[in-house]
Amino acid sequence: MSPVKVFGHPMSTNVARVLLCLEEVGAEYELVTVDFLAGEHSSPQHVQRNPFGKIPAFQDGELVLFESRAIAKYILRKYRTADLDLLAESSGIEESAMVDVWTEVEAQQYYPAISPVVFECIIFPVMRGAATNQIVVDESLDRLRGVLGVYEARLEKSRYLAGDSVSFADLNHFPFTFYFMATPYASLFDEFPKVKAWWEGLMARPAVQRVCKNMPTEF
Ligand code: GSH
Repeated sequence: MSPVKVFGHPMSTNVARVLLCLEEVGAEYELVTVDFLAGEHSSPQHVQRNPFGKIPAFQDGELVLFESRAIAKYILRKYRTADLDLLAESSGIEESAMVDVWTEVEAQQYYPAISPVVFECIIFPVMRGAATNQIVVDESLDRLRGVLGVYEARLEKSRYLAGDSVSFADLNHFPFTFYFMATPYASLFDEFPKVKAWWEGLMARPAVQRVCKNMPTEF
């Protein structure tokens, strides 16, 4: 059977989310490079895979998916085993609901707070040669500090966000946190010792190490 395909670039945050899930479950996959720095994501060929002209896209036989969080869940369901169920769907509806809650928290609270800092400090300067908008950065850091306070309280009660086992809810935080740590504001995490330890634990995972070796840390 031919391996599943990821269309994208390993430097991309949203591609990295998908690659991390594939690495965590040990799936065989092919990364088909779509060089977004060269504009290949806007080609008619890629727009057939992702109608919004974004990376990643994903293919498993006849099935073509886009939206990294949805692709990630498909992967975790497809390769789920009794010992490896990162959506906690076989543990019961309460356990899987906690994964859902903290997965939504990433999308609705964490991402909107952290991503502007990554965009302003790294992505816009590198991709567009744009200057950093410090007002946006400062407002986002304030917002992120508030979000991290909630995470600190949560991680005082459980080892991981959704409970005592690692889940997709945790892994989902990897891409933007990874690049945030390359901005001048990484020390914000020092104010939140439980969050810092949680992040360091994620970074120590072999699958995370395999994905981030293709992601730059200096810009
Ligand atoms: N919500 C989408 C997902 O999670 O897959 C976002 C996809 C996205 O914005 N991808 C970026 C992209 O394609 C790369 S990380 N950027 C190129 C552009 O917007 O022109």
